[in-house]
Amino acid sequence: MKMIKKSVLALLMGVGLGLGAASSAVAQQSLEDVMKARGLTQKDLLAAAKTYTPTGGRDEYLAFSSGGQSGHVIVYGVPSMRILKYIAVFTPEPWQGYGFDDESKAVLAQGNIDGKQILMGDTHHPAFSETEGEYNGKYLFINDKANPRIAVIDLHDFETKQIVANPFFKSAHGGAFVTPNTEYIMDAAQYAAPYGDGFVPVEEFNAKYRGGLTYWKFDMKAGKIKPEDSFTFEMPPYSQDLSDAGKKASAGWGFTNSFCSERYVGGIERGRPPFEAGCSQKDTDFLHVTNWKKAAELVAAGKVKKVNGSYLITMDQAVKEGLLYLIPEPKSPHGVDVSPDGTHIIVSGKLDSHAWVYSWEKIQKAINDKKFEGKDPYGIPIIAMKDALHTQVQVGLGPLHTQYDAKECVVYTSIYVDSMVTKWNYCEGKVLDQLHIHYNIGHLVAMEGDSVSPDGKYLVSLNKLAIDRFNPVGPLHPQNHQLIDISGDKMQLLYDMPLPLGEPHYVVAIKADKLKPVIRYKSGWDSRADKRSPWKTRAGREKVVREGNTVHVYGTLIRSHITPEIIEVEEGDTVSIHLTNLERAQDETHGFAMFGQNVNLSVEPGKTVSYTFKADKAGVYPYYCTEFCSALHLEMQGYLLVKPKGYKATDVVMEEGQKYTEADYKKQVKTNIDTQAVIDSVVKFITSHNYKDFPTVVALVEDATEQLGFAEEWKKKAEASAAKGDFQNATLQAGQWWQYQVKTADLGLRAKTYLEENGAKKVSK
Ligand code: K7E
Ligand code: CUA
Repeated sequence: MKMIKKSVLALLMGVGLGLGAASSAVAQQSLEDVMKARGLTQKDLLAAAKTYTPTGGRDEYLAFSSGGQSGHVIVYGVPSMRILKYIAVFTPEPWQGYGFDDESKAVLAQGNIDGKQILMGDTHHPAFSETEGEYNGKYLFINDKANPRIAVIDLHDFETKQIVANPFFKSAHGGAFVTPNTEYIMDAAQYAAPYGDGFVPVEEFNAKYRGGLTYWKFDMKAGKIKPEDSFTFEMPPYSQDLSDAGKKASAGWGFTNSFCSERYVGGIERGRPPFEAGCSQKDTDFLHVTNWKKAAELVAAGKVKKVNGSYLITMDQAVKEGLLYLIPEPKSPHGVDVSPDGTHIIVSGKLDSHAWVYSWEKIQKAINDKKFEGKDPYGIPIIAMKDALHTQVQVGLGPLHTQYDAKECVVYTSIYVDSMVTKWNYCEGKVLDQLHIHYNIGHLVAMEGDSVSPDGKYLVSLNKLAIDRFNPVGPLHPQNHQLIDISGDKMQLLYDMPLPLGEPHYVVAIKADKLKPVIRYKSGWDSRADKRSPWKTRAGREKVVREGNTVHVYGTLIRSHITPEIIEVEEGDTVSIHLTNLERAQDETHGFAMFGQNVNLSVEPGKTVSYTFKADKAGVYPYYCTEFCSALHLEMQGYLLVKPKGYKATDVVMEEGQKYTEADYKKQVKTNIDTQAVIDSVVKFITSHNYKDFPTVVALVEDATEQLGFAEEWKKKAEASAAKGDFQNATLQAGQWWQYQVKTADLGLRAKTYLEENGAKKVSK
């Protein structure tokens, strides 16, 4: 304790020293010296200058990447490629307390499959909510391919709020893709399976296994998917793959491609050739075209039946009502992308070197004229390729996904086998540029690339392999996201970023200034349900309430203590700890971990979270704050005492570890007076500058003023104890008074430094 006091004071007094020496050593090096020492070319320097973001700098775009098998979403800045956050979605993540506190456990439980808890997710395609085809910065959706689910992430706090499980499918890859006003979120099945739980032999594949496409209804106001208003198209067992919603010219329609329209079922162990052989025999597969607008009208008119509580449009009904059409598309396609104006649709086949450009005008004409070349085995009309195609362009071996540029008709297609990006013009059907990148690109993303007005500027290629790119870290490699400058005629590779968390499939990038996340919650907020928590606790109202065998602890967190610091329960009790973070200050998150109870909570300013568990074994369980929140963070601790059944308290008196005298009290008071002098000098500096012009400083000053108020309260308590001659308590209370002074000084110094670094001006009083 003494040591800490001394060093903090030294820190308070000595600020501003010792920076000069380090910076002069760097200044002696010239740019040429560094280039030579590190073997950098002019081109490298140019690339560096385009991505380097000086300290305190911000990015123009934020990219939201799928986290693949981690079940998370990864957020990073473009062009700096600095990772800012992992958002826990389908998988527990202790830093965020996700899957540990009761509130987030309830969100995860929404994703249970047949009552079974699923603690993994294979996230593929994130999508932003849109208004008239523009990203509106409100919500992000992402699918889970392994267990067909969609999650809703609220971008006002970057937290997962809802998970819905598909009522029919047993996998889903073709989500999440939104309609232009986020009326619906598209989610297509991948591996055909019987609807429902029962066993169906694979011999009945054609008759009983089904693919499908769900249109999840989204309520933008409530920020929730409404499963009861959502509907699903029953589809043939064709392994539906990716989807994209029509926009502008094609608004009201959806496009979903497929592979394995051969309906081949493998079975190596039965002597059959594997899936990969039988699923790539035909020269073409099918693009599925769905009319969701008309389908929604039928649903609203009560003309669609519910199966297991969910609207299901059967293939018969879809054909009869003209809701579903097929168009041949290149072999084993992987990716369908609608142009910003909705007039063209680009599909690439992995086993074809061409990208196929369809014309919406032609498709529409064929549908209106009822001009079909035939029907598939399920009676779905097929539009002839020649009646739908605008052009085919040779783009390279293994084309996958396409992104649209801000420049008209210009697109970028990922070429898997050739490991390159092809820039081409889909209106004129000619290749413009090709850039070899690192191995095996999957998706690629341009800035605001899925909106009706893409920004272009940068492209990120999501590469599947990272061999020889980074320092080796064992057999499991990271993924490699490569940043490409697409502002000029020629693409320029700028940067490699390893991404070590699952295999990200797709990324969406939004202009950073469209996002306005909050910095604190309203006090006592249940962030997952987005309402005031019934367990909200105010300062001074902390309490422990027993209800039968359940003990509710209404606790609070503030720098640097957890209230209560001692919790006593009996063996066999159910303990429910509810913690409210009383802080209003930015970034003052407190954590909560406890020995042997499998818990970490993250309690951001204003938040209330709960943790319920059974105290099944008598013992002593220390708990503490897991965020280094202040100088006395290590002291932010407490004990859960689980007493054996029938334990009788004896008259043991608390034995003080240290006894204090009047001299100790006076010494502490002297320290406090010295500290106050430091605070006063900092206050003088701040108030003699135009600090009110700096919102960051204003917030720090508010926080500091509050801390100083607490110091005053403890000063009074200490003085009262001293007046009574109780120097034991007086010294301890004076110590607490000093703690609040240190917090005040810490904040004051941060404010002072900020003013110095940001050119604050002196004001005359
Ligand atoms: Cu190509 Cu799931 Cu969109 Cu992987 S997906 S790459
Ligand atoms: Cu709160 Cu550490």
